[in-house]
Amino acid sequence: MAYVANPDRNFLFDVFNGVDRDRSGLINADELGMALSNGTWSPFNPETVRLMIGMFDKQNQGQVNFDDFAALWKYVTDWQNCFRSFDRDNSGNIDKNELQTALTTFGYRLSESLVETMVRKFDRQGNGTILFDDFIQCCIVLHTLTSAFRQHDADGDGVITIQYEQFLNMVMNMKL
Ligand SMILES: [Ca+2]
Ligand SMILES: [Ca+2]
Repeated sequence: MAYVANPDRNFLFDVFNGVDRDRSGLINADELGMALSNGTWSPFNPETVRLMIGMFDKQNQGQVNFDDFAALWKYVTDWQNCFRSFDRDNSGNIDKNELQTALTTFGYRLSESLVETMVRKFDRQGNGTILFDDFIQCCIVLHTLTSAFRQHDADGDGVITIQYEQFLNMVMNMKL
């Protein structure tokens, strides 16, 4: 059996231990939230933290172990690079034009007015722009809603017909 050494593992282990404030060997939402930065002094969006823990928490205990954390860390780093590349004016936030470009690049075809609605929904600062943590939340929510829609859109024409209870089932089963 080949052992593939990951040169970043020691570094990540140090990061993990720093984030794991109570030394429980697991990182909970509070610990993760304190460790992450959205580029301002305001606390990291707790909804984004909760969504990410939910995605990487393999044991379903509301916390992540070291291996989960390594995957989560890569996820956050990838989003950081993505955020920076779409923040064209280097303002540290994403405005509606930058969001439209980002979502188009991800393969979504959304009207300008819907993108404006999304900026209003995920703009926690109330200044018409989206910070890094809100950008992740926005993209996860859009992805989850789109996947749920597509499950019903068998012919892919962008139109679905669903019954009331099917709709409720769809919404209630969403991991949001
Ligand atoms: Ca802990
Ligand atoms: Ca910007």
